[in-house]
Amino acid sequence: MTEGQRARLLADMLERQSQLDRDPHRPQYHLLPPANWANDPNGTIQHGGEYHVFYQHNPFEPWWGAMHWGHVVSRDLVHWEHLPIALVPGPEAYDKDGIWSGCAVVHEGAPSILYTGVQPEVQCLATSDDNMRTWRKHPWNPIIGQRPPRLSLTGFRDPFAWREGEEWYLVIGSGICDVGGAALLYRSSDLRAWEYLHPLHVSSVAETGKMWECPNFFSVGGKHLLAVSTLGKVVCFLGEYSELRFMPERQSDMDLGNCFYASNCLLDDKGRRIMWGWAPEKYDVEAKKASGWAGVLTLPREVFLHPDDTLGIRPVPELRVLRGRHWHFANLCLSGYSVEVLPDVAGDQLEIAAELQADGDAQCGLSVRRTLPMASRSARAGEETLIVWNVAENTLCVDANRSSLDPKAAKFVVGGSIGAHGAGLLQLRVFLDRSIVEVFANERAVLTTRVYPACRNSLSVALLARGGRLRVRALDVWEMKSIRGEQCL
Ligand code: DQQ
Repeated sequence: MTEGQRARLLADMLERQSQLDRDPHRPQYHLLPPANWANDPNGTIQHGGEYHVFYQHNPFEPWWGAMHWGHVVSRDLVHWEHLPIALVPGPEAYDKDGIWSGCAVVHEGAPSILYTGVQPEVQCLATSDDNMRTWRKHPWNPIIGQRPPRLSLTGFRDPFAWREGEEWYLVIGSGICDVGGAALLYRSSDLRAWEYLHPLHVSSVAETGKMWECPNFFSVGGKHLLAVSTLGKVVCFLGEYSELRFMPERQSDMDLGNCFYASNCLLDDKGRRIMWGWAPEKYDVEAKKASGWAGVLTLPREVFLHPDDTLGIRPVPELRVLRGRHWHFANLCLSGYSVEVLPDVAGDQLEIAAELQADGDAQCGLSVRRTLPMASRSARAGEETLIVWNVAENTLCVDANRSSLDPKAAKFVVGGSIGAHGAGLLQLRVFLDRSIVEVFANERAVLTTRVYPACRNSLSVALLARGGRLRVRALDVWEMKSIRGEQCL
């Protein structure tokens, strides 16, 4: 595809964007392509004062197919400019069936992408000499064409590289047949010639499946973190790394929801480790195709280590520039089984920050995207998405069983442990952006999911208590602006 064709393809998609935005489920302040399909974030990097995010993209259809790398750039992590497609499959055989996931690094001043070419799965290099606007595939491709000898592997893809001393290191997502998921470690001095070292980590099929996709490996605080995508979620191992050996100490899920996959991350000039994931649709696949778009990236979230060596996660503060109209409440109390609708608050693009205090028996939280007025619970006429904190069990869940009257929207309850850190206190940050919901708890856990309310008036927010006592010390709600139409550069 010539540069002119890429520019026209982008212009055509951008022209369709405002029409696609009429879809009430299309997120307005999250990253997604102007039209058609997106999955994994790829090659996230900060370079020359700009943040770049690439992503798996089918620019022709709203479903997964011949993968390209879409490309956006930002100066503030909030407003993104769409650039023409960075990498197109073929014409060479090594990537003619798809440019799959990978990473971006800068080697001796040259921005470089490492990606998986298909089929079969081989690792390839592309470089840019015009500030990451266009990319040239390296003549040595595939730079890793053979799998390590004597290993029977389930797959071989999604390179993630980092600099250590004078060398480059790389992990490739894989699995050892009849054993389990694996991340394979390589070394190079020039990004072109790679030497296989050993598996950085291997787990069992029973624990984390047969194949690990999209490994990320980086230092956080004094520890190292290996994140791998498998069985529909991102699993992370936190541990010690020395002399090219990783010793995991703790395993957890990076996200408690059902819509965070194929993470990718960067280290920025403020020393922050910022991560994105792919939030897939939870809507009937065939019906979704008709909408002309599918797939969205999560908000950028910072991964850090708390002083007690546990993992922290929070949305980047830059997102505050999107805050608009504001409502503030303080010192509200609920007890028994009660629901308090927040007067006047309404929206499908909101940020909610709440400081909750509850006693041991309580299950409490928020009802969002709630139909107003809500008919009686038995008359299935209303919609609501519940964000529920179980104080005694230290769990947080989203109940999407009544999120939509549309039978094509999935029904589920997702969640998990948020740890016993707050002792009856919960700081919640909830981001609603039409069909995507991201809930951050105590800067220690996050839950991402998708909901598709069918009623136009499912916009209100309520506080919930189910037994026990809930005190809301403070609750702030902001309307969140759309990032469409604004260019960052
Ligand atoms: N998506 C890519 C692969 C990766 C998978 C293909 C994870 O490289 O393993 O679109 O979602």
